[in-house]
Amino acid sequence: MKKTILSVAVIFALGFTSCKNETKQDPETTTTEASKDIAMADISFGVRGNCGMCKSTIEKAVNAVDGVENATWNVEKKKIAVSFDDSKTDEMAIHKAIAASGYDTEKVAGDLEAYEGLPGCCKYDHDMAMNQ
Ligand SMILES: [Cu+2]
Repeated sequence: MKKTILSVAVIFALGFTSCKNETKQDPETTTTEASKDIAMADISFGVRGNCGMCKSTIEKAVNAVDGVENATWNVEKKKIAVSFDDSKTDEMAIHKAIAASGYDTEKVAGDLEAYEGLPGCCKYDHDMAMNQ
């Protein structure tokens, strides 16, 4: 009985000291950083497409996602660079928005109906290498 009481006391003491250590770690710097620049994330990944019209369709789809600040698709590299506020959206939401507009990304295949509705010159090859 005495032993259990002792070990419980030890666990409490350990837990208490570790909590203390956590709160000690510069609470001011973390809070000010978080409120200053609103957690912007920069990502890039492959997206298939052919031409300037594809570029505007893809970029328009990405810019329509709430939280996206900037999107630039590179026609030669078949690659998009996106800056977004990651408290408002995430990478998968961006992949899905592009796929919904008919374009393949590295993670999500383009919606076939939307693909069929693309102008002839934009009907890209589904085997095209992306993120070159
Ligand atoms: Cu096109």
